[in-house]
Amino acid sequence: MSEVKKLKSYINGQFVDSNEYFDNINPVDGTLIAKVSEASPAMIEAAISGARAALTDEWGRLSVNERCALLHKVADRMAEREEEFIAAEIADTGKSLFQIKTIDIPRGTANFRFFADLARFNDGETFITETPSGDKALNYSVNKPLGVVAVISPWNLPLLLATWKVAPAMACGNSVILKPSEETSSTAVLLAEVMDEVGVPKGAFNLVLGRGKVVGDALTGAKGIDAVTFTGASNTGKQIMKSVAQSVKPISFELGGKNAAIVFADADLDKAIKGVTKSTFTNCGQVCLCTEKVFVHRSLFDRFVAGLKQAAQDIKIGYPLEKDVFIGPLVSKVHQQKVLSYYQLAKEEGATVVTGGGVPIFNDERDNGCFIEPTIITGLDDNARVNQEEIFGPICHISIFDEENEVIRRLNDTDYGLAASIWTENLSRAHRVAPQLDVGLVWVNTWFLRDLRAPFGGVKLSGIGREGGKHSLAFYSEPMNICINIEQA
Ligand code: NAD
Ligand code: 6OD
Repeated sequence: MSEVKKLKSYINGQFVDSNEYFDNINPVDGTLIAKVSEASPAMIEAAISGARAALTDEWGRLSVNERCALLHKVADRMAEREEEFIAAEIADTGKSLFQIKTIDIPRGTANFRFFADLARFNDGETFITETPSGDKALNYSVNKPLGVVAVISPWNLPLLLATWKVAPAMACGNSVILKPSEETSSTAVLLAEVMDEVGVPKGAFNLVLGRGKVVGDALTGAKGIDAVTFTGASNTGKQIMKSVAQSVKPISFELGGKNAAIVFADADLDKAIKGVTKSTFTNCGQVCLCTEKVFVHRSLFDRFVAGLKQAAQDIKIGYPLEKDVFIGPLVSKVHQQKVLSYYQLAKEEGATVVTGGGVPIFNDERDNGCFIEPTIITGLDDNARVNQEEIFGPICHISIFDEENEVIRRLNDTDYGLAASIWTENLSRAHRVAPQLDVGLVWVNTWFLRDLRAPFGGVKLSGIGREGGKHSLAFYSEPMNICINIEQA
C-alpha cells in the first residue's frame, strides 16, 4: 500500500509538518486524497516573522522590474506543471476537466502574468504647489507595499481565487501569508513548490494550512499582519471584521451573493435559456456569481421554464474526466447537506419543484460522493428564505414580472449585491436598467465574461472594496506623499 500523501505548510522558505493532521477527502467518491498538516500557533508566528523579515531582506530589496520578472517565472513554471495543477484541483473539488482546463488553472497562471505587467505602471501623482510666501513645492507620491498581507481564500475556485490576491499583493512588494480553504489545500501546496523552485526569496510567500476557525482566525487577529484580504462567506467576513478591528487593519472583502437574472420580453429566448443554464449550474452552482433567482417577463414565462427544465435535465453529471460531463459533485458532505436542507426548505415554503430536488443515484462509488441534482423551483414569494439566503448550489427559483420598474425594485430587495445578468435585445433598456441595479457587476446577454482590468466586487453583504486592475494595486499599496520646498531665487 502506498503511503498517504501529506500536505505541509511552507514557511520562510521551508516545508514544515506540524504532525497534527486532518483528512482531505475526494468529493467524487469519498476516498482519502491526503492528510493535511494543520499549522500550529508556533508555525503561524514563524510565518509572520519570516514575512516581516522578507520586507527588508532580499525580497524587499528587489526592484519592481526584478520582482515582476520573478512573478513571470512563477507563471511559466505553473504552466510547465499545468497537468499537476489540473490533477490536484480535480482531486480536491471533483470539477470537470473541461472547467479546470478552461477556467481554474489558466486563470491562476494569468493572474501572475497580468499583475506582474500591471504593477510596473503603478505610478504616483505629482503636484506643483504655490506657497503663500511665493515659494513653490513639489508634492509627489510613492506607492509603498502595505507590509505582510494575510490572504484567506475559499474552496470554490481554489487556485484562481488565491492567485487573484497573491499575485497583485506580491507584485506590489508585499510579503504574503496564504491560508487556503481546508477543503482545497492541494494546488496551494503546488504553488508553494513553484515559488520555491523559481527562487522567490524566503519569507516573501508563505503558506499556512488549516481550518478557518483555527488557523484563519489566529492569522487575522495576529500582531504583525498589516492587512487582510478575504474571499468567502459573508458570515465569515463579519467574524474577520471583528478580529481585525482591534488593530484597525485594512481589509478587502469579496463575500457571498444572491444573484438574479432578468429575462425581458425582448430577450432572445434561446440565448437567455443557454445563458441562465450556464449562470445557474456552472461549477455545480458554486461560483459566487451564479444565478439563484430568475425574473422572467410574463409573456415568456412558460416557454422559459420549459426550456430551462429541458436544459437542466440534459446536463451530464459525473466523473471529472468523463466525456461531456458539465458538473461534478459539491465540494463536501457538509456542503451537500447544506444545499439539500435548502431543497427541503423550498418544499416547506411551498415551492413547486420543476426538476431535480435530490441526490442522483449512480449505483457505484459515486454514491459515497457529494453529488446533487440540478434543481429549478417556482412559486415562492420574493421574501421566502430560499429567495433571500445564499444557497451556493445548482438551484434557481423562477418568478414572473410585468414591469421594468417592478423588476428593478424586486431585484434590489436583498441584503446581497454582487452580480446580476440582464437578457434583452433592446440596447437602450440594457443601458437604462444596468446602472439602477444595486450590485457591483452587471452582465448583459452574457455571464462570467471577465476582463482582469475591470473593477470586481460587491456592495452590501457582498463585500467591501474592489479588486481587478488598478483597484487591486490601490488596495495592496499605499501612496506616501513627499513634499519638497523649492525656494524661489
Ligand atoms: P468560508 O467563509 O467558509 O471560508 C473561506 C475561507 O475563510 C477559508 O479559507 C476558511 O478556512 C476561512 N475561514 C473560515 N472561518 C474563518 C475565521 N473565523 N477566520 C478566518 N478565516 C476563516 O467560505 P467558503 O465556504 O470557503 O466559500 C464559499 C463562500 O465564499 C460563499 O459564500 C461564496 O459566495 C463566497 N465567495 C465569494 C466570492 C466573491 O468574489 N465575492 C468568490 C468566491 C466565493
Ligand atoms: O474572475 C474573478 O476574478 C473572480 N474573482 C471570480 C470570482 C468568483 C467567485 O466565485
